Amino acid sequence: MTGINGQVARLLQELADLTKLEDGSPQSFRVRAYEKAVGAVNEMPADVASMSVAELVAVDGIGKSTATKIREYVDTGSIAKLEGLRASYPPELVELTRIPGLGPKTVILLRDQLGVGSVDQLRAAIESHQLRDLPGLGARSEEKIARSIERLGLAGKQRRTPIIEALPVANELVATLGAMPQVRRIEYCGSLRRFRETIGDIDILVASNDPEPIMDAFVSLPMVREVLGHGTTKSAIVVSGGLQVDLRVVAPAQFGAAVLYFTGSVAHNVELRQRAIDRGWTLNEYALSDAETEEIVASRTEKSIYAALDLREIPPELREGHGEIEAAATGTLPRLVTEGDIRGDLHVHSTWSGDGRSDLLAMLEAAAARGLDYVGITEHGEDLAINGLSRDEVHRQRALIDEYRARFPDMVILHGAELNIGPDGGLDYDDDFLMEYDWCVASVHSQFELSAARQTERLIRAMEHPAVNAIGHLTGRMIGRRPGIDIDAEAVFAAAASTGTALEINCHLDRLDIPADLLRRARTVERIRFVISTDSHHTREFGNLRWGVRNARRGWVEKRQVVNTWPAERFLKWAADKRTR
Ligand code: DGT
Ligand code: CA
Ligand code: CA
Ligand code: ZN
Repeated sequence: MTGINGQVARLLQELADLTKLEDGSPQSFRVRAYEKAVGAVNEMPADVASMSVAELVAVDGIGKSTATKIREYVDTGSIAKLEGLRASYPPELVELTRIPGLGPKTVILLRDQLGVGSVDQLRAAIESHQLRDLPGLGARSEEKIARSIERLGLAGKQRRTPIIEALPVANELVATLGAMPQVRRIEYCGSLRRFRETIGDIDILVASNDPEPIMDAFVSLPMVREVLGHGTTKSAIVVSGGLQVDLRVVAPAQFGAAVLYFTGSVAHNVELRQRAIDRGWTLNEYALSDAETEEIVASRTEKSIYAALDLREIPPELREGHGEIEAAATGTLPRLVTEGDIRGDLHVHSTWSGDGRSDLLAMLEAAAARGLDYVGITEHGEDLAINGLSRDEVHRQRALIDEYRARFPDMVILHGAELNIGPDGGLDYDDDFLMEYDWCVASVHSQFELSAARQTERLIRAMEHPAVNAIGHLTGRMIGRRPGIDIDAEAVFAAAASTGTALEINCHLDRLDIPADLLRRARTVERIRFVISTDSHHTREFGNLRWGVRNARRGWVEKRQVVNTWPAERFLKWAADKRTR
């Protein structure tokens, strides 16, 4: 989302996150009030800027205190309460709450008892065994926390931000600055444009002949927490959460060369530059030009530069120096899947699941509105506490879906389930019951700590079940928060191919699971199949499809390998085949 509502929603989320620390609880009354308000603002059609406090309070989910703060932000550009919280809880401290096992109470305890204010300080405290004597902790939690830090890659100098946090910031900046009359073109570049799952910093590039007002506006935006540099063509800021944003302005004629350079990666750039040198040219952020005459060969668009170097245009997601330049030179780039190729969504929840947010009919209508040819309704299986469906509920939902089918003549509705893979690969319900479904996803929702051998075994056993069509969110990781399960990936891929089980590419921006580096290995396995599914719990989440597709592209996944790009007939036959073979 962009515009003022997007800004307000992000600030309210930040208020919620910092209030967790202030209240020492992720569930306090105030935290829940802010989080409810985030949802309300996200769903509000009207601009919050045009609403009075009374009108805001009238919105379901917004209370008096939150309404006042929204108004304060609209009128003054900041919220005093938030500024105070930011001063008390710096980003390095907030980052600690991402580590599994470290709730807000513990983080404050570490700060107050041990003076720990960052991941590095926490590691030092762990090394000198200072955690084990604190109330509520112990040797075991000390080890567990140490392992989490290691596996999440939080150690070391450079802090990286999960893409789900960086992307809204970049979108907001592009929308705000892009509205200025001096801005001719604007694009975010760097790792974000390449769709890496974590972002070091955001790189924004503008084409303009009048850079100064753009720079002035940039360094005085409300989201700015610190100005690192303020020049005429290059500035840098730090925004809430400690994320750095670099802004560069170039002349419109140089925009293509600059976007290419700042999109990177460094490895891709180095290889491209070598290709230019081989032709007697130079390539830099301004242009591709003749090394001797300095005459410009190409600079306006990325495509023209690739073309001059005898290359097909390489999608940003592939620009990592993984052989994409050679593939572009020889015409062997993968035929990457696109969002428009997707014809079905095979992982969808409704309020029948405990964690579903939109009712079944609303979800079906939203799926139909997106023009899907087929959709799989996959509520949680009974083994998932609270959220799962009993057998009776499954039968009642099946009857309801039978009734609904007539309303959606252009969309095939599959009645499915998201089953839970037990520690030994067992599934919910029983075999006969499972064979009544049209489609089943099976996912790991528990026991994330088992050994690689046991995780691999349980996944393979689940895939061997004839009712299981796909494995949901393969590793279970939450980017920057929860490491994925350990698996023998090659064994899992081989079993997926031989059993005719698709591997889901889950579209949630905080999951992007299967991770792209694993996808690049999986895609080379013969007869491997993928399914790109949103795992929607709310009508709004169908829009996440684009993230799953971009992640698949980053993994070099081709359209032909993705079963939900297939026409309904072929897809349905493939899905039914596993049950009968
Ligand atoms: P990040 O920020 O760590 O997530 O990753 P990037 O790729 O966004 O890296 P960043 O922000 O340091 O630089 C943006 C792009 O600028 C990078 O992808 C390629 C280009 N670039 C930066 N430094 C160099 C360099 O030393 N040589 C070349 N050829 N390109 C560079
Ligand atoms: Ca960057
Ligand atoms: Ca940068
Ligand atoms: Zn699900």
